[in-house]
Amino acid sequence: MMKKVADIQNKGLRLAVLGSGYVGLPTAALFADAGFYVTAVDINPEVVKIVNSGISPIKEPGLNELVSRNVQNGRLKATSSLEVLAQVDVIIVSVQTPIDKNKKPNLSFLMKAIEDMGKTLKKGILVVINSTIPPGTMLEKIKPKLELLSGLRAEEDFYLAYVPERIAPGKALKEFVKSPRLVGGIGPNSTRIVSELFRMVCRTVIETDATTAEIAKLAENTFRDVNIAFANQLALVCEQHGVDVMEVIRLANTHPRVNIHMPGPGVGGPCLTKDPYFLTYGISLKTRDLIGTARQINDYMPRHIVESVIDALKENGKDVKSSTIAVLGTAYKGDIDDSRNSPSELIIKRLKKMGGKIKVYDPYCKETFGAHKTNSIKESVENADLVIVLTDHTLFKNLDLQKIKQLMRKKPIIIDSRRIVDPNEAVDQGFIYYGVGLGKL
Ligand code: SAJ
Repeated sequence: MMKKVADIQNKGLRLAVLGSGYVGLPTAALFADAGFYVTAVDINPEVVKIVNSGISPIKEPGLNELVSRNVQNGRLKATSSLEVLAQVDVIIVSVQTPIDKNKKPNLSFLMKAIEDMGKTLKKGILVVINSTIPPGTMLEKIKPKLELLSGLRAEEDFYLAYVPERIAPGKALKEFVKSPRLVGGIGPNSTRIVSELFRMVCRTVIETDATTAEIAKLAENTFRDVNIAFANQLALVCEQHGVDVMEVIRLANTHPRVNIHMPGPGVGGPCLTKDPYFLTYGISLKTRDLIGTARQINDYMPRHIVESVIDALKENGKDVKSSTIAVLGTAYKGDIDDSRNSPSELIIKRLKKMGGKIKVYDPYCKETFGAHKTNSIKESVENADLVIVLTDHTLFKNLDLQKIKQLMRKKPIIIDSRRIVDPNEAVDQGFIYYGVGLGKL
């Protein structure tokens, strides 16, 4: 064990990162940059080709430079071949763990990865799981499977730890280094050695056990989801009172122990829409389900936006079918190019189904969810009856309302689901304004 720690400190270990997506690739690049020899493994040959040419297939500030530098100096390479798994000293697993239609965790990619490495697992290897998993997965599924396949014993012959990721797209590299990193080994030896490894890249490492780390990871995102659901419900209350939720939240948050999040068109992305279900998976609750209710509230918000569109058009004597609607933003949150589970999807699809002509503009995201893609704000709002702001990209925070009004049809409507448009300015410019948590002005 002492030798292993020394090997880590001398950067004498070879690493493989299995899964080169939003989490895996930053992980591989940062360990390579810290001095380790790292192989990023991905089944997608396109990803492998791009990485090996020194380019990041993911838009993430700083990542391109990091990939380029480390591919050039030979410390980072990518492959689709699983042979490397039998050659390395550390395997970090960062494959996707999605949720199925019935909100059940789908661990097939993860368990396939465990099978792929299990048969060739060598003595002394460190196996690190990054993927988000339901509580109990490490001890009940991963440990026994690896032991069975390899004939080795965890903690004695090899080391196994859960190290959840906490990085947010757009800030991934900074957060990887700066956010305290939880390391939950399946026993004290695993915790100790894997902590040592992560200390080479992360400033702060907090040691715990595997199941506690699994639940802590899920608790973070679930807390955020519940908080946003609270903000969304508060927004709906404020709308009925004709009071501005933004002012209510601002005032309530002046209390030193209150921190209400922001309402919006719903919660998107790959994490908050899934982790709450993982947290309560297989649990028989003895009370009402706060977490499930929060999910329902957040899932309701896209419908609320669609209803606001219908109401606003109706007041103008129009309907969705006869209208052209400009949608600003398909990314699930501001300043990223990721549209996974974006609330925009439901909103665009519903409005399209109702016969509306939908024109989309997103400066970073290719996805249009079947709507017509435009290349500028100007092009999207031209001859539109209504514009909906769905993503809080910085670029949308200072819209030139005067110019937009000139390009739109008569009696223009603006629906601000992110509350980044000044309501008074919109009204002064002659818009019918509707804001989440404020209602119609
Ligand atoms: N949102 C709101 N109101 C808010 C904050 C967010 O409506 O006040 C919406 C966003 O627009 C977005 C969704 O919620 O649609 C999720 O946004 P997010 O900012 O929570 O970002 P994610 O999902 O990209 O990242 C989260 C982060 N978790 C926490 O902040 C607790 C990140 O640190 C995790 O690493 C990531 O999940 C993950 O991979 O688990």
